[in-house]
Amino acid sequence: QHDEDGGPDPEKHCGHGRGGMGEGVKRKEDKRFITGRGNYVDDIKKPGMLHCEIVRSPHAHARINEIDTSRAMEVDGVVAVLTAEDLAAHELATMPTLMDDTQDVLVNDKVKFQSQEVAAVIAEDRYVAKDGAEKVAVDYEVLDPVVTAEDALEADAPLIRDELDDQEDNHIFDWDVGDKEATDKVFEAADVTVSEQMEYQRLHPAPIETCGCVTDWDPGKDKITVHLTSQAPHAHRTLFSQVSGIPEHKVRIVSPDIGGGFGNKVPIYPGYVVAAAASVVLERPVKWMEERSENIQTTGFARDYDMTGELAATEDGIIKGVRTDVLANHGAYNAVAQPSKFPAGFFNIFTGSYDVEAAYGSLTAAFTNTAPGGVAYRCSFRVTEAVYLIERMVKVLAQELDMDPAEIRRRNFIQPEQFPYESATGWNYDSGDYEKALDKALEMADYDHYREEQRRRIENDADKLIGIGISSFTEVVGAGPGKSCDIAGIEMFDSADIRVNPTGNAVLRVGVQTQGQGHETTFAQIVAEELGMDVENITVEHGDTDTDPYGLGTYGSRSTPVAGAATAVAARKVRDKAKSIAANELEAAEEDIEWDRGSGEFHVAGAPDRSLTITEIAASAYMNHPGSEEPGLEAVNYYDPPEMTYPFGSYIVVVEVDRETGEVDFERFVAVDDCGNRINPMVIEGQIHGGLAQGIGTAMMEHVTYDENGNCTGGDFMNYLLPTANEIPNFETGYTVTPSPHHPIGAKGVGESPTVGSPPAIVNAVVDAMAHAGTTHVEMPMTPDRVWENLAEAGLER
Ligand code: MCN
Ligand code: CUN
Repeated sequence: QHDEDGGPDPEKHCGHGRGGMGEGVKRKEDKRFITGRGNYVDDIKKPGMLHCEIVRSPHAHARINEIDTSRAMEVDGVVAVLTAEDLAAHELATMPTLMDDTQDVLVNDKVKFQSQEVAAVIAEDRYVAKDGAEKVAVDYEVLDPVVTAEDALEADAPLIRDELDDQEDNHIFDWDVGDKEATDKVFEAADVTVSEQMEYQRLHPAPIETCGCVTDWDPGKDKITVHLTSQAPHAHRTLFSQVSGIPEHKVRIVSPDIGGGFGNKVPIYPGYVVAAAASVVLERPVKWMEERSENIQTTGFARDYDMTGELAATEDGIIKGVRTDVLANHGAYNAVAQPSKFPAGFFNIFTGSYDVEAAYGSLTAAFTNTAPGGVAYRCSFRVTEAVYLIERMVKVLAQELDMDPAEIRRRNFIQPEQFPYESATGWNYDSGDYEKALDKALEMADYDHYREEQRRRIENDADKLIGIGISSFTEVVGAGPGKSCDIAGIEMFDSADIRVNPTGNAVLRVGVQTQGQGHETTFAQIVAEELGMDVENITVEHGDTDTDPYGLGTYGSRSTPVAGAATAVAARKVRDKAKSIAANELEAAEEDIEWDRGSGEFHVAGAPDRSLTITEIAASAYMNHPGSEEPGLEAVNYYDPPEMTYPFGSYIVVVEVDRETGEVDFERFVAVDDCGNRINPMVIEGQIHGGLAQGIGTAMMEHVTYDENGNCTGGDFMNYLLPTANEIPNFETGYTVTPSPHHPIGAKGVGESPTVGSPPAIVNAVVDAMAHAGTTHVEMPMTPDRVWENLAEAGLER
């Protein structure tokens, strides 16, 4: 799949001034965003459009005896009130989750988490719908809830899923990976073993734009158009069709501008199904748009893993084995959004960047009376949890052995010549140079200086302690291959369709969908690079299933690894056709036509003055096409990647911990990333900044909390704290380039790396500040009171 000239090399070619690979082209989409011309789902208004408001349960676990909708129907402007019974008449009372569980669209019998959907009011405007919703009377019989996975697995725990015949308790599944026996042996024989328990708390992606849709059934065409906050429009079309029974060619999903997804917009939610059903029944467009608290309390959460980590090592810090055991809270339904064949996502990449002999992991998942979800939030399918586990454990081991955490990493890294590398849990890493990235980060951070300063502060019994944290993470992104990765049975390939117009500009359509990542710019850059066109002359379209080629969508940082590859391959097909047209025009044999990446021109070998530009060739393709060719200049590619890509990086965080208040200040925040060949350094920088901010949110403040009654006490922005510009330090970014050997342009994904890589670096830094007093772990989120408690436990408080 490699190009004859080895593909683009941003270091060498640097975009050729046409906006190709490696140029920091300004984002084309920003013109409309910064001038208020974006078009989000909630901006869509259709004639005769109705509004949907959902009635939600105040209880976490309750049987519904009766729903009285009569008073709601009396409200002026209320058009319909829907309950499970009404949906059942259309066989829409339940819907499948992405993990093959069955979720109530509206509660049929028993509420299983607080704020679950109980009824829907459809009205002429949103305020009337809200008034109507307040008048729906529901008679609940409150039941005992279970909130934590640990409690849910107790023998006497109330049974949550009593509607399922084969479900006798709250246990969902057990899963394990690796060689248990070999790992146990390594542990028995080891000089040193360490273990630590750590929680990756429940988080929410909390995109600025909440989830919603505008559904529009056209009885004249028997066709439904759904404007949807969707990260995966085609997959959603297939699922919509399967759930509703409307044939797929009569379903059009349009994902317009999306105000952030971060994984939250991968699943299908009951509100979508209700709005679609209402539109079909009432034959009018229906809008449903969540409020903030509905979004946080009911849509796909992330993490909620209780993990035990263990390492076995030699006295000089060579890691021999990794062991982990996890208790996973999946909420009331198994609605995890990840490839079907991976019950714990890609958590089993928990050996990280290290060459270890043996590894074993086990996991138990449980139902609880909390919102369903799992995986969403900039995580590459639970690599966040895996990276947190291994990077925290390496720090624990370094402390045990009194070794420098940079040195211990260096001793264990998979070496550049070991790639492609097969890990103890079966992953096939494509390429990496971990030490190079770490060295660069250490140098940028002035590591030795801060170690010295740390010592000095301890000696002087200073009020503020210094802590230095490192994380040398490996990510895995770019699912497929289709044979091992699918979403609800659909293989995870992706696609690109390039059409060059007679006047030499082009439209690229892709199967992935931007939510802010800048695809309208970066995907045009790939075409610019591969066809010698100017980036300004390429329009990128996506998000409309009626016109775009089928794709699996944007999540798991897969757009560049998969659709980016499809784009490059499609562009090269166009180039091949362009060559044959050029041969005809220039009256030369096709083998004698060369394409020059630098000038972007096609010329006869040995005669550079006999050349044509892509614009000239496009004109020929339509106006003067050779008899031997089909007219036109276009190509399609459906790309099934041979492997995933493995971006990596080293982050170094220096913190100052206030012994009096427990407050943590970031002194330095250095992030060195390697995502292979870089398409747009400015976009990458933006991705890194945003993801590091979310990593800080994770480590310092974000947490979806519940009380013992299952009340969500972290379900709004007063209680679910997001970092703002005030909490974000100055990030210092750097990079190395280790191309992916199997990707057509050598690129790896990058969108999730900073959120995956940074939380352990931050926690390691805070722990490091107290390590001299024996602290080995501080739980996230590291709020000042929690840090102060840890200081007090270590006798360091002031
Ligand atoms: N890029 C590049 N060179 C590379 C790799 C990537 O220039 N070698 C560019 C890409 O062209 C793209 C951007 O960086 O414009 C991110 O690319 P990629 O890593 O392929 O990730 P995706 O486009 O598939 O985005 C998904 C990823 C995920 S899974 C989450 S979650 C997340 C993230 O992106 N959600 C985001 N970043 C986000 N950024 C914004 N603004 N909004 C979200 O919802
Ligand atoms: Cu895991 S969140 Mo992103 O894959 O959409």
